[in-house]
Amino acid sequence: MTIAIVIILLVIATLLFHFISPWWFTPLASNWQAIDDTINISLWVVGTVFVAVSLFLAFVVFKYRHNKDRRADYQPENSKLEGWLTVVTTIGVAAMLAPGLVVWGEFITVPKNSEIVEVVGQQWHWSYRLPGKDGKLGKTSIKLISEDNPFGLDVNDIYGADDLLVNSNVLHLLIDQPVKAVLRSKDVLHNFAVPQFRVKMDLVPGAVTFVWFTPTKLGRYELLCEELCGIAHFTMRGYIKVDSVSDYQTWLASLPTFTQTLARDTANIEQGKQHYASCVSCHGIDGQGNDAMNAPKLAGLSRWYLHRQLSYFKQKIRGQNNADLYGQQMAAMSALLPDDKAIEDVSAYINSLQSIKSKPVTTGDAIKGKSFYKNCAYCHGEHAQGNFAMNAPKLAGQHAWYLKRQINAYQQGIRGKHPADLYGKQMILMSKSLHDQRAVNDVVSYINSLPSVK
Ligand code: HEC
Ligand code: HEC
Ligand SMILES: [Cu+2]
Repeated sequence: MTIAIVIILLVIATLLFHFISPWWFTPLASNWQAIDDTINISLWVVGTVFVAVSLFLAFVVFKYRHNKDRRADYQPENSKLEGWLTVVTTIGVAAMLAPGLVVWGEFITVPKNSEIVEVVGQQWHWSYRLPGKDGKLGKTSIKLISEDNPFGLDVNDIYGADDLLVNSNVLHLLIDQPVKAVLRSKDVLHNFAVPQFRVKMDLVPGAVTFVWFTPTKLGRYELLCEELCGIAHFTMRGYIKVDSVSDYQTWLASLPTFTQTLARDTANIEQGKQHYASCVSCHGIDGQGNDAMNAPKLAGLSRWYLHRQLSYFKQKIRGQNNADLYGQQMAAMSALLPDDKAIEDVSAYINSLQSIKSKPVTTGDAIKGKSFYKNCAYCHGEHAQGNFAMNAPKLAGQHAWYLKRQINAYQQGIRGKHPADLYGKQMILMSKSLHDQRAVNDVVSYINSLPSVK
């Protein structure tokens, strides 16, 4: 009796939860009403069956409850019952699957008048590319990715020259214009999903996948990476702004072509040198670093890495932890660089300095360190030369005491914890593969023994 009542209450609670709860789809902002319809049909089919079966169960539990004077009867076959159960189940399953097939047919049929936009995923951000005037995207290869060519475009492919590059996580789309988003990953699996557009698709390294939709409402929508495999995909956010014609044209006009990005180096090394004057007291005239001032070597570091660290210091992303004494010092110094242009200039100047090899240390076992370093080489490169595509800086040539301090800072979460620190979290995880201080010393000795090639 009690169980029958519990089952009935469960059915009532489930229905109430479904109809009263505020959690439902975000308002639709694309042409994909069909996806909502399919989900609704599935819910109705499954919901009806759930209610019917549960109530039947409650009825049976009640009707055939224990009674001293009754005995259970065993009936192995009932072809009549099985017959109509099969028919009803078949209709139910078909009702759930058939609409899905129809929608899938639409899903893979891209309208002829679609515009193409490429969406590039990478741990952990998005960038985009439009085909330019010729309407064709140029060829790309992961192997061609470099600091100057982050999309890995083939310079010999004529279709690539006028491609428009969006080096930001915000993509603009024109309202009521169907788009075919071709999806490419630079590293691991990712997933392109805008809840308001309903459609989503995986990005698979080595393949180009696609998804199409027509945005139907002006606004700014969050682009999520809904990939589960791997780490921290939830931090990978972008935005899609659906524009009116004039806003969209303004945005298009602001985009550089691939050729322009290759030619464009606006850094002013002379200005950078002047900015660097205030850094000399700690980092040294040649950017060689100074252990008495706890200041690392800067010469030899790439521009993109210098740029990112200086921006992090300035935006209070690095050097804010109370235990980060040295980072705090540097964060204060970053105020000497008034704006992004100054950061760009000083980074270019520092990068032009000749890297002088720092003193080797012998505190650890470089041979053991070499085996620890295997994990690190995946990102930092076999010769610790750094790798732009992995966002990993050069380590070779850096002072051992500084490397140790950074590894420890990551291990203790003093560096890399800030939510806006895109790459610090990886290093926190990686630094924990070194289980004790001995291992840290060993790997640093190994890095320290490597020649510092520029
Ligand atoms: C008061 C001394 C001092 C001055 C002046 C100073 N720095 Fe620093 N800088 C440091 C210290 C200390 C660190 C190490 C922070 C840490 O351990 O996290 C550092 C770190 C850095 C880093 C990070 C390097 C890496 O490998 O991650 C960069 C880049 C940098 N400084 C650039 C500059 C520039 C450019 C200037 C001049 C505008 C400057 N610093 C002025 C003390 C200073
Ligand atoms: C998954 C890629 C990855 C792996 C593997 C990795 N790192 Fe890193 N490492 C990074 C990135 C990215 C940064 C830069 C973080 C930033 O920009 O703030 C970094 C930064 C560092 C720094 C700070 C350098 C500086 O100039 O401040 C050190 C030291 C370091 N890594 C050492 C190691 C060691 C040792 C290992 C192996 C145990 C390792 N890393 C493995 C990606 C990686
Ligand atoms: Cu992702």
